[in-house]
Amino acid sequence: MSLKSEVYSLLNNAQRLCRDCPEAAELSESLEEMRKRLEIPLRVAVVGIMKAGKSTFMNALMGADVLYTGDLETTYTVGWFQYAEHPSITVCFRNGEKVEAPFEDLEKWSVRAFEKENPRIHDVQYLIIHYPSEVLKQLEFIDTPGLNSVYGTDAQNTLDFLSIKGSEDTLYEASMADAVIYAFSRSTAGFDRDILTAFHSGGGNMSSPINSIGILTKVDASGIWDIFGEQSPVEAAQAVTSSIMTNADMKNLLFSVFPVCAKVMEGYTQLTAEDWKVLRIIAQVPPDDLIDLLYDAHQFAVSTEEEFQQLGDTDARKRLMNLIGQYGTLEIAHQLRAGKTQDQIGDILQEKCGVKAIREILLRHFGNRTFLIKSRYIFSRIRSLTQEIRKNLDKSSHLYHVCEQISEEIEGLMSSVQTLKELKILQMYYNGQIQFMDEEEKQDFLRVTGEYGRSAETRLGMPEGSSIAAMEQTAKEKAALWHGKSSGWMMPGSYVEAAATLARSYEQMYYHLNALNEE
Ligand SMILES: Nc1nc2c(ncn2[C@@H]2O[C@H](COP(=O)(O)OP(=O)(O)OP(=O)(O)O)[C@@H](O)[C@H]2O)c(=O)[nH]1
Ligand SMILES: [Mg+2]
Repeated sequence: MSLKSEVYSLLNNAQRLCRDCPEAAELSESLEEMRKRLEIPLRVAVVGIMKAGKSTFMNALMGADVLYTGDLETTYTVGWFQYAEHPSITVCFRNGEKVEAPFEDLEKWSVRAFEKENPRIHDVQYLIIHYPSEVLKQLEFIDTPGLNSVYGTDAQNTLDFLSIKGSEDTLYEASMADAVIYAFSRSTAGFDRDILTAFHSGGGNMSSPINSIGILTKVDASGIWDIFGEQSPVEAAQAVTSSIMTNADMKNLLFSVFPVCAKVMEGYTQLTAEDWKVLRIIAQVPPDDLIDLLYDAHQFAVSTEEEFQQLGDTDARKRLMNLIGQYGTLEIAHQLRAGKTQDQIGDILQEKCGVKAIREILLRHFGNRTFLIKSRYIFSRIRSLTQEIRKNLDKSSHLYHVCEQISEEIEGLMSSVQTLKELKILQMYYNGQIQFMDEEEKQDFLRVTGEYGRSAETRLGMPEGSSIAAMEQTAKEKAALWHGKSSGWMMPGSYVEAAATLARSYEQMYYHLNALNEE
């Protein structure tokens, strides 16, 4: 049976047990909520301290300028993005009331500066923002107010929404998010590790490299990038992000950290015809001279000297610095010189600013495992719910038995379903507990556990459209190969467990393909 059918049958059985027990009404309701949650796209929350660049990043990810960002545009309410053909917002109040509002009112309901004009902003629990961005068809995003060491109401909004009440309480136990992106930047006093560990410790280790990544924001403006150097900001920041990931704690918490320069991407979407005209003039300046002119961003924006004036007036230059900064201006000028069109430049910037890589990672690392991540959440949630209920009950009560039966079923399921075993070794691998002998082994492991997709071809590392017979043969060979590896008696236990799990996964694929071949 597939994981999907196993999980649904677990929920069905559990609900059936509840039906015969009047005291289990609340438990039954929670189970129903979990079932609904399985059927919607994965929800990814972006969290981090104030001004880390969360909203800017989210705009860049969606390729639009939706959320208000900036030094005064402090996000006050949680914004939950869902796909829709036409933009609109739903304001969800703490008292349960839901009100539809025009999309133009987004600022009024999300930005702190509007609290005087719109005092009801304090009663908002979260906003649902319906928006026609392709990426939302697969993943939903949640923008959150910044978390600071001194929690204000806006930070509390994030904590409430994600159900973290203080660092000991749980995140994923009742969280609205399935996966998390931690945003941190050098300029916002470094990486707030306390927040990360609070998330990590919440809900029985639910935040892990399987469902969390980090982004290092503002790499064009944090002293990482050298305008005279050969590298782009994202390239220059690779060294910083790799060194962050050598830290053992980080390996336990995050899949990886990716540098991003979201502001340039966000700014690009706002460039007007007039801005492009100025950029075309700027592109005519020889590259080395342009670097000299851009070296001091403030001077570039305000200078009235001839060499600056001939590029455009101060308003036009100020606008460019505000929208795309030094790096954006330099890169766009470079691409215009190479004869690229505005649209082509947009694609190039997606790549250069690190946004494309992150979007791909989100779809690959999170998107491909949506059901698995959700199931993992559900198991942990049901486990803790039933434990909690049992704590205060007499052992002879009906509800006690219901809870006991449900948790037994979960334990059984977790030790028998192959995908869950794969998940367990994946977790061990990301925690640094499993070392493979070489790159080839590592790639076999990542492929078959679905890192690159769940089609049979991808899991076997074969070209799309390979014949079933060829795949059957490969699966058989790999099963034998890994079976051999699993009996390496001198290898560490964790390696042996991983090898045995892999052998089993290949074996299952083999049987499956074999059956198809015989049809
Ligand atoms: N240079 C540069 N500035 C950035 C970048 N990303 C964000 N910023 C700036 O950092 C400031 C904060 O950005 P926001 O996206 O509003 O940050 P936030 O994390 O949403 O902030 P809060 O909602 O207040 O917690 C703004 O002035 C952005 O323009 C970037 O990639 N490069
Ligand atoms: Mg924000």
